[in-house]
Order: sequence, then structure tokens, then C-alpha cells
Amino acid sequence: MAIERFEGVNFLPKLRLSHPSGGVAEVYLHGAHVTSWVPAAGDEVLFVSQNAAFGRDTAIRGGIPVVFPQFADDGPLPKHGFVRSQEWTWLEADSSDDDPVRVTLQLEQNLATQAIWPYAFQARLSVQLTEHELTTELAVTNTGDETFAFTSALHTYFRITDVRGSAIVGLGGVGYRDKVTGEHRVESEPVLTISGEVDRIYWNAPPELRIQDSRAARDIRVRSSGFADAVVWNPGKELARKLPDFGNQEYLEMICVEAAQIGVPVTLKPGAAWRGSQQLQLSRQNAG
Ligand code: TA6
Repeated sequence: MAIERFEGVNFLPKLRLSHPSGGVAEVYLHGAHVTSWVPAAGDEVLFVSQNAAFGRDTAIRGGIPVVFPQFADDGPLPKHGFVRSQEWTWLEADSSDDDPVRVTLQLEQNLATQAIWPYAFQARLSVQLTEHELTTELAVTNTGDETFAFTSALHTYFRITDVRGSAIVGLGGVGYRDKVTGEHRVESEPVLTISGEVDRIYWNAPPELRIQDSRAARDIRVRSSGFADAVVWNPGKELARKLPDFGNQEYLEMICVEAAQIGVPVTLKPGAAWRGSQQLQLSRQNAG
């Protein structure tokens, strides 16, 4: 079976996508949250905290949280919006192929979302698995009769061997807001290394970034489309201790590189639609 539905942690429903090549991805209906991708020729690509909470009112710490309709706390809504803690519905219609394997999850407004954000919308997250790639695409349609605006991100947590031996390539010369220092700067490093807390929004980032995990001799290529910005986050040692659903040492094993639309919010008139996607690919670093 290319797609199986079963119970994940705390009996939350989860879908497992199995590709004929041997690659496997997992998605919780809670939050339309991708929590795992293991390509046939590689180890786990995504990070999920050992302390992650799997509950109906919380977001899972790790994987690919879907951020909508507000990025972070840049506005009046709950941090990162609300869809990451909503129960999405699996649309089974597109599940018959086994290459690529694809599932689509949908969320529409309900009493809980309208109490926070008074608009009618349809959000669809499709997850597509091929031999070498995992692609997540968020599509949002304004199904109501009032125009709305939103910011969004695919807040992807990557598993890396040791953040001190990792780097992000592709952000040199790109302007950013540093949320740790409050400064606005231009990235001077062609290859960004991480030491300490990093929380940056890069404006109009290039569509392709590369995460180098030198100690595992592997690279992860992140290609985005429809999302203009990119976020890089690692909580560092001090903040890691303050996050209840995150291990004290886990900041060493992860880096978030997020396809995001923050600087220029998306405005949708009634009936209009927007889509943004992120494609991940794993490759081996050349020896020597
Ligand atoms: O995307 C980076 C960020 O906005 C950071 O500021 C940090 O707070 C992170 O997201 C995690 O947010 P969360 O609400 O999931 O704890």
C-alpha cells in the first residue's frame, strides 16, 4: 500500500506514504504536520523533539509545522497562526498512484478558527514523495466574500548531526531582520555557520538554499516556490532550556530553514487563490 492510515502518538491519526524505492514519509492529520521523511538512500531528514507534545491543542515540536495566517507573533493572532493545531481532513481521492505518492489534507474555517480570524478559507497541504524528493505545497483559497491578508511559512526542522559542523549556503548578500539583536543587516557570509541562537528573516531569498551537514557528509537542498522569504532558526543553548517541549541539548541536532512569506503579506480577494511550495532533496557530499 502506498498510503496507510494508522494511529500515531496519543492515538492521533497519521498517514504513512511509502514509495516503491523504499522511501517513507509520515504526516499527522493534526496540523497537516509532516513529521518524518526517510529517503530510500539515506537517514531521517526531519527533526522531531524527544519532548514533543502530541495533543489536540498544541503544535508538534519538529517536522514541518504549517504556519498560517500569521507568522510568529508579528500581529494580533496566536503565534504562528492556528492551523498547526487544527485537525485537517485527508482527501483520499488522489491517493491511488504510487509514483509519486501524494496525499492532500484540507482545512476550512470552523467555529474555532472564526472565533480567532473571521474569514472563510480553504487551505490544502499536499505532500508528494518521489524517490529523491519530498515536496510540500500549501494552497489557500478565499472562499468567503471579504478580502483577507495573511503571512505563512513551512517551518521546517531539519535533523543534522551537529549544528557546529553545519552551514547554510545561498544567503550571501541577502538582507535580513535579526530577531535576536533587533538589527537589520545584509548577510556578509556566503556560507552561514551557526554558533549560538539564530533567528533571522531573510527577505527575498533565493529559491534554492543548501544545508550542509558535514559530519554526516550529506547536503539537503531546499527549493521553494511562491514563498519569497526564508527564515533560519536555532534556539541555541539558553533558549533551548526554556522550551518545555524541547530537550536541553537538542539545539545541537537541528536547524530550521523555512520557506516563508512574511515581508509582503498575501492579499486574497473573494475567490482568489495562492500557493507556495517547498521541495527537499538529500544528496551525499563528495568525498575528498
Ligand atoms: O521561525 C522562527 C520562530 O518564529 C522563532 O522566533 C521561534 O520562536 C520559533 O519560530 C518557534 O516558535 P514556536 O511557537 O513553535 O515555539
